[in-house]
Amino acid sequence: MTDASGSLIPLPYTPTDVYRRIGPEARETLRSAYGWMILGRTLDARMQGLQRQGRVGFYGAATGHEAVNVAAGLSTRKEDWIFPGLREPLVALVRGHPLPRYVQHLFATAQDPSKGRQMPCHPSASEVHHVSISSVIGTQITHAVGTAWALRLRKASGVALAFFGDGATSANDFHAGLNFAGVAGLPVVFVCANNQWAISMPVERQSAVATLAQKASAYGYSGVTVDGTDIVAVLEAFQRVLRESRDGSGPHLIEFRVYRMTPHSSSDDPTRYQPVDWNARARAHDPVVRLETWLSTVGWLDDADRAGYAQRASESVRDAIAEAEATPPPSPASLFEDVFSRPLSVPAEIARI
Ligand SMILES: Cc1ncc(C[n+]2csc(CCOP(=O)(O)OP(=O)(O)O)c2C)c(N)n1
Ligand SMILES: [Mg+2]
Repeated sequence: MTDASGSLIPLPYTPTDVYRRIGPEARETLRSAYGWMILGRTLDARMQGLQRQGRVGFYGAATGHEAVNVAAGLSTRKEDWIFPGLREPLVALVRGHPLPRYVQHLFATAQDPSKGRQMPCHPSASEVHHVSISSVIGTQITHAVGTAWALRLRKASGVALAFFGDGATSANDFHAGLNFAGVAGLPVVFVCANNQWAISMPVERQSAVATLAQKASAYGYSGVTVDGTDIVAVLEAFQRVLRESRDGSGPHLIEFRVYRMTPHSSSDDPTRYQPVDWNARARAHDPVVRLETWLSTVGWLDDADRAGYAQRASESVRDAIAEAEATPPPSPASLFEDVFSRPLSVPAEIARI
């Protein structure tokens, strides 16, 4: 994965391979995946611009991670649970959380499901089992394991998926979560999006292992490393581990190798630490361009389709932003909602604001 020429690495499949690997609906699945990936990319581009204009407070783009997020959204079922890190809001959208509602969250308005109490890019979407993230790296791993345990105790169906980055594999919760999941044989999938950086720390200084996936063997199960910029490989990996988890296989770890194609967040300047050829290497593995090129080559996407996807994404993002900017902030009195089991009366000086 270190091609420095910047020329695109094509997806190496025939349509027959793709039907065999991801099933008879492959054409519709990949076109739908493409549409969602374009939406994710459009949203990232627009929101990073708005952050620079001071219209949103913070943004953490997932550019380069789209294949992982979209495949997770398309492969999971309603009864599954998502414990995300910073870069997985697109999983919630693919699972049915409405884009306008997510954008209300980014602007911290009165319509934000978190009522303006969370950082932007930290969405909660309870209707699609998308649990709010903690900014504290790795804590979602043990939350996912606890939920998988609860599902087991209640004899409920569903798999818990914990998403985290390469940096999170050094956190205490990674060990505690992966260890307990193995001991109890829980229905949990650990999804490590290895984008090769933990802010400015390159993955080779994070850990001396050859692959992060091999860490699973210390906990008694297997891990796999998958090219996370190849949507076909990603869909195939999710389909397999979710099927096995539903059949009682116990936990899985998947390491998806991706490229972070933006700064860590709107508070970062990667020119201070990334090698000069990083962007060219990342572009060679751009998951959206790899899929778009493949779909066009095999005749599953034409120019009119492409323009249609781009236009729909741009209009839906534009409309959601306009709606959020026209929505007032949460009322100060809403601070007391969801905090106490018995509603408190709101102090008069706050009610007046
Ligand atoms: C416990 C903890 N330590 C440090 C930080 C500061 N921090 C925020 S993001 C980040 C890097 C995370 O890298 P990684 O897990 O690879 O995820 P990525 O952001 O690359 O997707 C760090 C160190 C934090 N939020 N929490
Ligand atoms: Mg990382």
